[in-house]
Amino acid sequence: DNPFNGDTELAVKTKPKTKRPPLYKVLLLNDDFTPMEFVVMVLERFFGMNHAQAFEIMLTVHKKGLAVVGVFSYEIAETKVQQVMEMARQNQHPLQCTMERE
Ligand code: TYC
Repeated sequence: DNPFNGDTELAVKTKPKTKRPPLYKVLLLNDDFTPMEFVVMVLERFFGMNHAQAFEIMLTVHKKGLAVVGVFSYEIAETKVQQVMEMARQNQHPLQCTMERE
């Protein structure tokens, strides 16, 4: 009927079905009590930073209130958060670490 039928079909694009797993940002939050050296040690120990990198990120958190300290799969991010929170608890510091989907 419609002589233009062949021209009015919707193009259907198929996506490649291999999806990358979502990534999660691990955030470190500032507070007034956790010693700077403790935060630097945590960043070195759990996030593989050298001393200069760790000091720089610690200062960013101190000045801006928070910073992304790494981006990981859900499971790795969750483990990092638990490790930081446990280390803070053991040392009675109020340091907070959280994660959020990127
Ligand atoms: N603000 C803290 C201080 O002055 C240092 C600090 C930095 C605490 C980063 C937490 O995530 C943090 N001692």
